[in-house]
Amino acid sequence: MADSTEKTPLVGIIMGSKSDLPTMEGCTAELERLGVPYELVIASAHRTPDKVHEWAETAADRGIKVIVAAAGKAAHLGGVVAAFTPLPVVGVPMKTSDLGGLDSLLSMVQMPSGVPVACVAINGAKNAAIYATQILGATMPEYRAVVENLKREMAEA
Ligand code: RP5
Repeated sequence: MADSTEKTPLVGIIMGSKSDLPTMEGCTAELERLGVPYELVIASAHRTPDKVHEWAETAADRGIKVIVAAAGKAAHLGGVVAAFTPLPVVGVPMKTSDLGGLDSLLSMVQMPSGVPVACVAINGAKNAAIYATQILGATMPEYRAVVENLKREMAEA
């Protein structure tokens, strides 16, 4: 699979806190394994809203094709990012100490009509990476081949 570090990022990963990073390393590890170039930023919809705004609004012009947004609790980060970009946004609801991540899941998945955020399982960082690769594969044959290969690997295993 291709080297993911030397190319223009195609997947933009944003997370609300550095406390999300250990979980989201499941996403970066899978993207690296699949050879998908990515960029990563920590920015919060409520603590650093200007940073989120600037990052989301310029993502498409930087060459990003799909965004993965991870957040916990009142997890509005994916929705805020989706408000500022035409790119597809995949949300990863973080498991939380008080409500187990159901809070994050419902905050992400219940977007009002017109501003969708796709959503993987609670702490579904690896699946977010695969889903982002599948979105790339819809228009980029090299990434479709990566997903086809992944499915073959799983069937053989
Ligand atoms: C959210 O609040 C973050 O995405 C994180 O999941 C949660 C807790 O953040 P910290 O208080 O650990 O920074 O904004």
